[in-house]
Parts: sequence; C-alpha cells; structure tokens
Amino acid sequence: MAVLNHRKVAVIGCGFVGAASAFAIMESGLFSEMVLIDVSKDKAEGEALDISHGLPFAKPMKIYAGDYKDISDAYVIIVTAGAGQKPGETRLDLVKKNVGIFKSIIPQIADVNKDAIMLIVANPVDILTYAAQKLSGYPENRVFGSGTTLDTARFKYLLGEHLGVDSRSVHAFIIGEHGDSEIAAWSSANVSGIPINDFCEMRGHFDHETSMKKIADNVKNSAYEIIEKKGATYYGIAMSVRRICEAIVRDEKTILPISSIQHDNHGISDVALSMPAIVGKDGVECTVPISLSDQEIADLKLSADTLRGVIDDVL
Ligand code: 6V0
Repeated sequence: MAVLNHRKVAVIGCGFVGAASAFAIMESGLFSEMVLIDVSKDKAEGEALDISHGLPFAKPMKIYAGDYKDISDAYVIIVTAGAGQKPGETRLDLVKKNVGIFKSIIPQIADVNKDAIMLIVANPVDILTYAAQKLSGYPENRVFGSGTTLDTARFKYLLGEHLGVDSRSVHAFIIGEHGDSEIAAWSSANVSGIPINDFCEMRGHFDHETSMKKIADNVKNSAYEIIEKKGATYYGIAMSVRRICEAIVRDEKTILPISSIQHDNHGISDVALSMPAIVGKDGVECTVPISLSDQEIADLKLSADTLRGVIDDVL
C-alpha cells in the first residue's frame, strides 16, 4: 500500500464545478496541497493561479496544475470532468459521452494511485459512480458520489425558509437517484426530533399535502431553474464537496446522503444510488437504514430500476 499524503487533494475537471469546488476547498483549510487536472492545461493553470492569489487571506497551501503522476499520493480525488447536455442531445447520449470520458480518466487514476478515496461529482453521478468503481477496481467504500447531498441541502434550505427555522436544525433526506426519480423521505423528516408535520403546525402551516408537493418539486427543479437563468450550477455543489471532504479528512463519521453501490437495501442491489451513509476516513462505512413508508420504498425501487436500465444500456 502506497503512502498517501492525507493533506493532499486532487480535482479532475476544472470547469464551473471543479473550479468552484477547488475554491471552496482552499477556503476550508482542510488540505495543504491541491492538484488541478483538466484536458485543457491552460484552464487548470488559470484556475490554480487565480485561486492561489487568495491564499494570503486563507491558510497556506500549495495549489498547482498537474498531471496524473502528481496524484499518486493524493488522499482524496474529486472527479468533476464531464460534458454538459447540448441542445437536441438525449440524456442517454450524454451518459454515453461521460462514460467515455470516465473510461479515459479512471484507469489513469487507478494506474498511479490505488489507495485514495474517489469522490464522483460529474453527472449522471449515480451511473458514473458505478462505472468508476468498476473501472478502477477500488473497493466500494472508497468510490462514492456526491449523490443527493446537494438535493438534500436544497431540501433543508427550502424547509428552513418555509418554517422560519435554521436549515441546520432540519433533519431530512432526499434519497435515490440524483435526478428526476429522486425521493423526498418525508416519513423520517423532523426538526430537531419533532416530526415534520407537527412542527409545520406549530409554525401555522396545515395544508401538508400541498406544501410537501411544492417543496419536493422545487428541490427537483432547482437545477433546471438555475441552468435556465445562469447556465450552470456550481456554488451549492462546491459547498457539498467541501462538506464531504471535511467528513473524510476529520474522520467525522457524519451521516450524508452519498451515492454508493447498494447491497440488498430494501431489495436493491448492484446499482449506485443515494442513501444516508456514515462517512469517515475510509470513505463509506455503511448505509443507515432510515425508516421509510411503503410508498417511499416503492418509489426507491423505481428509482433503482431507472438507474439499472441506464447501466444495462451503457455499460
Ligand atoms: P464544464 O464547465 O463543462 O466543465 C467540465 C470540465 O471537464 C471542462 O473544463 C473540461 O475541459 C473538463 N474535461 C472534459 N473531459 C476531460 C478529461 N477527459 N479529462 C480532464 N478534464 C476533462 O462543466 P461543469 O463544471 O458545469 O459540470 C461538470 C459536471 O458536474 C457535469 O457533468 C455536471 O452535470 C455535473 N454537476 C454535478 C452536480 C452534482 O450534484 N453532482 C451538480 C452540478 C453539476
């Protein structure tokens, strides 16, 4: 087993998401070395310089544009490289294109480093997480996707706004696919231990069905809305990436809804999707069996079937 530098992180893909994640990571002070890699070396170099110029206002670290040989001792490798959907292109075309990019990137990572934790962010994140595990040969606990961490943050934010309460006091998860078949796990949602509907009523909201639908739809459509207005989403995912890195580096054993390959979870196997899981220094320790209603379980199975269908088509 190679000796890793536990203060070293790599970001592969320096577009909107990679650059914003690198910036959030720099601000976090979690690492002392960061390597940026992109097919466009100029892009990686430009971002490394720009972010480095903020260092006098942050904590010392080395940030540079590098190559795969530079990440042989990186502890965390974040993959954001991937094409975005073009007008007229189907979702399946995009999946094929990004799986193609992963077939080039992941073996290059695995050739130089077999011991890191690989965090997949590029979309469709569940399919690419599954592909990355198969292509890398890494153990499953060390390859996982940001999954519905961002969707869950959006969910908590909207619930916090709706209820006039700090979103950090809201405990609720979006599970399943990071995408159209995702599920809001209402049956376990609570505000500091108070069941969500009871808390709603305390705050003067009684029309639960309408509010639940509105909030869940809003979470699901957030990315579409932001992309329509500004072309891409990156700050929210950058903060999610930073939070996941924090859980790993500090061995927090935090419960986060990351995407990992499931094993007989409500009958779901051999597909990567998001369930709350304990995250620490070795990556994913285990998933946490939150209680779900019969409908939520049925919807989760549908989400898994959707993902399985795509895997069968492209891998
Ligand atoms: P972007 O701005 O087009 O950046 C992609 C970057 O990847 C570009 O700089 C490319 O040069 C680079 N790239 C392409 N191929 C390679 C390769 N083979 N090796 C190295 N670099 C390469 O896209 P953006 O940054 O906006 O999005 C990146 C990915 O993140 C997309 O798949 C998004 O859909 C996805 N997102 C995932 C989110 C999540 O919650 N998981 C949230 C937002 C976006």
